[in-house]
Amino acid sequence: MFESLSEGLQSAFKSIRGKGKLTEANMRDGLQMVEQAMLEADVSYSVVQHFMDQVTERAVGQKVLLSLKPHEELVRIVHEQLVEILGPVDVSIPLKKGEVTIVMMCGLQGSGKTTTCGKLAQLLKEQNVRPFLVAADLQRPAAIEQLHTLGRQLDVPVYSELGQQDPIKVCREGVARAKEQDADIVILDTAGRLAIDEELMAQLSRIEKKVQPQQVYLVVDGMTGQDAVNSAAAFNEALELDGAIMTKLDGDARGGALLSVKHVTQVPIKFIGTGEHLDALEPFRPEGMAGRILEMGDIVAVAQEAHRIIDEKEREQLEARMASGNFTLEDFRGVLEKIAKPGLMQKMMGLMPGMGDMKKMMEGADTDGETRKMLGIIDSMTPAERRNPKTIDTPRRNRIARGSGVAPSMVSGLIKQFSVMAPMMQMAAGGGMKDRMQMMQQMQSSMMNDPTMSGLKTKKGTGKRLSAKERQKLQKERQKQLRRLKRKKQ
Ligand SMILES: Nc1nc2c(ncn2[C@@H]2O[C@H](COP(=O)(O)OP(=O)(O)O)[C@@H](O)[C@H]2O)c(=O)[nH]1
Ligand SMILES: [Mg+2]
Repeated sequence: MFESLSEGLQSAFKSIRGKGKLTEANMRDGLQMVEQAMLEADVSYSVVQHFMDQVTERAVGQKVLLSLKPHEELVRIVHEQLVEILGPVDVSIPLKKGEVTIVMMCGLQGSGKTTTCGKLAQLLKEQNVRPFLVAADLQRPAAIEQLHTLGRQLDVPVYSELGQQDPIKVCREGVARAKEQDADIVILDTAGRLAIDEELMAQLSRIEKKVQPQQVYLVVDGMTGQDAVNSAAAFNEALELDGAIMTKLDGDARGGALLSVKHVTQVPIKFIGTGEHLDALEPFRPEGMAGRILEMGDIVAVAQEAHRIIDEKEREQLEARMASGNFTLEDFRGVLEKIAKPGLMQKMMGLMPGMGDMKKMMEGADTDGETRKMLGIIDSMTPAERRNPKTIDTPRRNRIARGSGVAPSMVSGLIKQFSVMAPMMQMAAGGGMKDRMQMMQQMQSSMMNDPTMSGLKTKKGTGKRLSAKERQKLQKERQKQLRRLKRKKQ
């Protein structure tokens, strides 16, 4: 979701980061790139202008140019501004006590009205609110059947009149039936056309006048880009909108439409549709959305996070040790300790492109706990053992295992993992962006083979051992990295 917008913003921020301290001139550059990115993501021109004005005003007002970490400051401001534009949050559907509440859905054909009626009904049912659906889309006979199918699936009553030409009559009769059946909320599924036309607008406006819904929601297809702005404006003019629902944000939807619709209608975005299934409806959260826009797949942020957890001085020491081929378990422990911050591993996974699945897999896994266990094992070693793990024989291994309360096989697992991870950690600590990207790629591929880092856990019978060939390959890779690093130092 929102890939194009987030990628655009990322590249904008990347170039700002590279320049160190911001000057008034290069902030303008960065802002221009943000502007470009938003336009490319189909945010409408006027919305972008408005957004940029506000961001600039905010940035200058806060003396961003003098701040210590200018790029962070600017990211924060853009983030805040996004949240502000997308908010305020109101995801409630206000219900009239003791009376039936009428909700009218409107939007272009194919925007997802009927599907969303079903999703809303499901959501309401879960909250012990009794929904009732009315098939007021008389343009296509199939639309009525579609709603009936949903009703059967959800066990929610659906009212329709075959052969009826007047949607107002259907709506009125439907509301009457809903009252009879003690429903709490009636959802009117109205007709849409492929493009906005006066007749459709006039019809919807008549329904609104005669049936007097308490809530009118505009359903917008999140994939429609610039067009979404025009249709949202037209609906907003013809009807008194109370909220917007944006659908199809599960595909490669562009983020722009959401910003534009919000800007044009000024009504709260109530829900977002993230799939064809009936449970794919999420209450809208501007923070989450803005966060996604700015962070998604931000490998640079990941690399920087990795870079930041090791400070400058330690980095020099690490590099020196590494250059002499002397990265020990003691050093490893130091790096681990920093990574053991709760959730950091997951966060880093989540930020990497294409790692979404991995993140899901890891959610169940207690990576933080595993890391703490590893720290415990290293703590149970003597300084000499940490410097030279090769000296750890079976009696020593058993002693360490007892000391740290793990199985002896986990001690060997850690030592093996150390030999694999050490070069990666070294890359994280030193080198430029290219090295860090490589480190991430390596980490990624090593985790692909071992997603939960089970190599670190107690070996079960089937535990995967590196073949001689794999070991050789790793060793070669490690030597290559060391050579590269040494070369760079010269
Ligand atoms: N991927 C995805 N598809 C959706 C979503 N909402 C609706 N659709 C699909 O969009 C198409 C049109 O939906 P429909 O509810 O019939 O639109 P309507 O003409 O406005 O009533 C259908 O194929 C739906 O399955 C969504 O959030 N995600
Ligand atoms: Mg429909």
